[in-house]
Amino acid sequence: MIKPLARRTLLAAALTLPALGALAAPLTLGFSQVGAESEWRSANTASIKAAARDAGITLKFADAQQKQENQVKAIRSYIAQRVDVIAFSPVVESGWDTVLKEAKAAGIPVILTDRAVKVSDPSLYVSFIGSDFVEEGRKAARWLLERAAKNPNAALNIVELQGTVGSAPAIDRKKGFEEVIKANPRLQIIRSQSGEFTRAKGKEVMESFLKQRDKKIDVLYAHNDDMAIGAIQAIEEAGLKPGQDIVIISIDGVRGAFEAMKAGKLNVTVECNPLLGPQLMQLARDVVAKKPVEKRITVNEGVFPAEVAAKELPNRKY
Ligand code: GYE
Repeated sequence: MIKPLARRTLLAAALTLPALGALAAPLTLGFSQVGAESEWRSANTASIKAAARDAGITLKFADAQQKQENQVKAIRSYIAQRVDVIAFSPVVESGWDTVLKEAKAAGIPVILTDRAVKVSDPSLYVSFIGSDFVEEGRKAARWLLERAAKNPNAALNIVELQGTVGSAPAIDRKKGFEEVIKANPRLQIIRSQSGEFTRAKGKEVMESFLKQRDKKIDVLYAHNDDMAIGAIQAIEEAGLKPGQDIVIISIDGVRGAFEAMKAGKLNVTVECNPLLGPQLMQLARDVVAKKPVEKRITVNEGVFPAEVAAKELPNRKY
């Protein structure tokens, strides 16, 4: 015979179970990724997929191949499928008002990850989680200023490989870098062009920089490691020593950069953490549960010069 207390417990369990079942209905997240342009991006995608799996979140994932029109299509299809929440990493900053208004009208919250947008109405997204790209540009320049201070009379000609035209990291990394190098008028950016965040384009643009022989190139500032790695190849093919004849600074801190630093071909990388998956899943849950969330969530990151590369490489997670 069941004791009254136990019977009450059983009854309570029977009553709460269906309710719990309803609460635990898996949440569906529609995610539109920029593409697969870099090591950073592959690590970011892997982090998002693994975190969704771990959190029991149903992930609908689309790769936009660096094209805004593909992202707009993906977001529209997530709206049509009535997902619980949409997240995306916007390839460029502008041109999102219309589709974000459609999401808002459908009552589907939108989270930005990694890159920012410029919109007329900030309520078109609930939160933005990602790095401070202006600060990354400043960190890159501060490293160069310090190095330049050791040889105060030398003028340094800098070439810049920018990221995707119109993207938040390209705009902000340029801005932060320029802001800081102004302090030393002997540091001048003599050429600046987009290498689209890819190795192939980074190599191609660096080749064209090297062919213009009017000015000696002392420093390369690349907005990401992949473009720096492509450029290293171009520099070697031109018979020069990357890391020595040309000082190379880049951003992301991916494994490939640490390997290049160990080999003495890259001088420094500024960290940009792509492992945003776990935080994104928590945010998605909070947003769907209508909990208050921060409008801007940033990530803490370091600077790694070549001298620490060998020691740090085994600790790197991407
Ligand atoms: O630095 C680059 C990638 O948006 C922070 O995009 C990201 C950038 C990253 O392609 O490698």
